[in-house]
Amino acid sequence: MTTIRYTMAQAIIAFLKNQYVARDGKEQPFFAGCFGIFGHGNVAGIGQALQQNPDFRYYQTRNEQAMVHTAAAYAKMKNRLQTLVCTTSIGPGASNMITAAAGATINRLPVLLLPGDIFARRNVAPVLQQLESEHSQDISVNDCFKPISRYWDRINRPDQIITALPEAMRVLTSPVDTGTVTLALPQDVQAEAFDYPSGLFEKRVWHVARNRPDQASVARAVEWIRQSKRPLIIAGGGVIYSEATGVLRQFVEQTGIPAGETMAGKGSLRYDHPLCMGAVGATGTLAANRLAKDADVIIGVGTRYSDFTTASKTAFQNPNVRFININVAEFDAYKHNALPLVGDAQATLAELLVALGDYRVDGNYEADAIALHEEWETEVQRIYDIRNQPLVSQGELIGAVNDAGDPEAVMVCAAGSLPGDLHKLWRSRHPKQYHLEYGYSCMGYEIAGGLGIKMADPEREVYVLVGDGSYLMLSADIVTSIQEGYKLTIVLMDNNGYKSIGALSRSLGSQGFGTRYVFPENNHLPDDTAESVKILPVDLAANARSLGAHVISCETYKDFLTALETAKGIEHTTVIYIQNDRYVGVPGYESWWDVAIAEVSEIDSVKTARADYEQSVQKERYFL
Ligand SMILES: Cc1ncc(C[n+]2csc(CCOP(=O)(O)OP(=O)(O)O)c2C)c(N)n1
Ligand SMILES: [Mg+2]
Repeated sequence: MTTIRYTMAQAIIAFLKNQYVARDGKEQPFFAGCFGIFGHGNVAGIGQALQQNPDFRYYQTRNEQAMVHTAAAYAKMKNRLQTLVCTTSIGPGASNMITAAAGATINRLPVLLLPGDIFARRNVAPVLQQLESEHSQDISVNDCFKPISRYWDRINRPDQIITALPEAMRVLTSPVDTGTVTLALPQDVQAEAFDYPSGLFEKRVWHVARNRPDQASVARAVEWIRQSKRPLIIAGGGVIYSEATGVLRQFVEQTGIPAGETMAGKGSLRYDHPLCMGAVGATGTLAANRLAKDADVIIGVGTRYSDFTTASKTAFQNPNVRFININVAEFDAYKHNALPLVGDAQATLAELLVALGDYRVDGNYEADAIALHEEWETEVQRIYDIRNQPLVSQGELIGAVNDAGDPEAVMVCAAGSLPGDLHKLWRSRHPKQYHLEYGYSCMGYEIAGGLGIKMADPEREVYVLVGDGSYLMLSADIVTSIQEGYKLTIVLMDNNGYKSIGALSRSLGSQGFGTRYVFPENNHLPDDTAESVKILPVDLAANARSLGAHVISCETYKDFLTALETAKGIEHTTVIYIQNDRYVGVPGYESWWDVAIAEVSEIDSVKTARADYEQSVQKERYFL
């Protein structure tokens, strides 16, 4: 056996460089490089290995959480066929990744984390930043990654990577198991040399399969669909990851079955397709929610049925509703007591379509769906056309970005009041245009994620839609976008705090308490009942400028349109800053979201809200 003598860290980089994925005959390297921040836990190990491998590009980030968002967004944009590696020091550098690592797993997106770890040798413990434990010397902060990783390992001997790395790759490239993979790397072991078998560094291609469903189950699904009067498709993220949007359109057109879309699935059909009902669920359109209410068969494709999709299990009120779930993951396919079609979305839709033969829904049902689609388009236009004074409304700003922005662009968002509005209002013109991180809805994903999208597809304009709250939480990677020449157009919507949670709080009887960025009065933070408030002297436009962005401050809708045009001609990251109205919202459309309200309270408005809540909860269903 020929061997190569490498440090453990050098061996990891040499291995990662040679990992490829292939799907449908298209092969590509799986890793596009490594993000990181160096500290004593990785500088001389992985850091040194990266230094001697300039063909495996190293990128700096400003914050470890941000780089994991960037890697996840990159992977999402690449339909999970490529990602980035993230390296950190031990201690806070490592644990800073936890939030975004959980987000990647929840969103089923592959990211490979290489946190440094405490000395395996132990004689020098406790090292700087080490969490000590009285009951075990085999504990570090990296154990916190265990519940949020789909694969977790600590490499205490250099030869352990020979079996750990292939496992890491199997999980990362599996559409079923993918998510965060964490390999915790003790700093002494990173630098330790070993004679590795050279086979470990040969090119390996991981074939991403298109698994097919059980034939008997397909036959039963055909029976169920043929018997149904009001079937509805719910298109989830799996449709897009599987590149099944073409066959979905064929399916819809051949059968006449309308489709609603989840947050991750929006864009599965073009917004103007007559059978596209748009967003479904808590943030859904009237069209999709009306159809969901009475549907007798739901065909869920690549969805994990979050509470936003199911409107907290109130969306489907037909007493006889049944579910057929097409999903690559058995776990999701069985949800809601469904008939599971466990398989790849593209392959399964194609097979089901053939098996359905000449089936087509009743003409009246289809006509109703088309009419609902048209009514919905009118409603979107109504909201786009609002010209609120003196501050603009968020809905009209979304309309402006949608209309004046580049139609080939990608729009990214994650938290706040924007996601709900975008889910309803955004007009998706291609399957990758609507990029919402709404599995974890993590404030701070927006700019970091935008960077990952731009890196994944530099030819497209990237519009980052971000609220002032998210911006304040994590915007430092504007610097990285400028350093690396990846232009983002960031639309910063300032409404002095949390419009989303403020509105939620008011709807729950709590008057927006704690959701405004204002000075305290009489040692108390004013809520939305306060007659006058003192706004904080924060200048977010100046902040963005200080990070190197080109900044365009707007006051009016007209300014905003001009800014969008100007931004197109600017080469580097541009921030369009505008204040908008905290109180003008987009309504809900016959839907609900379960947020539990205090059962006992000293506040009358909470008592009233609780009474309504108890009524609404009655609509929640089990599907047995
Ligand atoms: C990391 C994180 N912390 C807290 C929350 C809960 N949360 C959801 S939206 C929101 C406010 C977001 O404020 P902003 O970005 O200004 O958007 P707006 O609500 O004003 O539209 C908060 C605190 C979250 N989603 N993520
Ligand atoms: Mg805000």
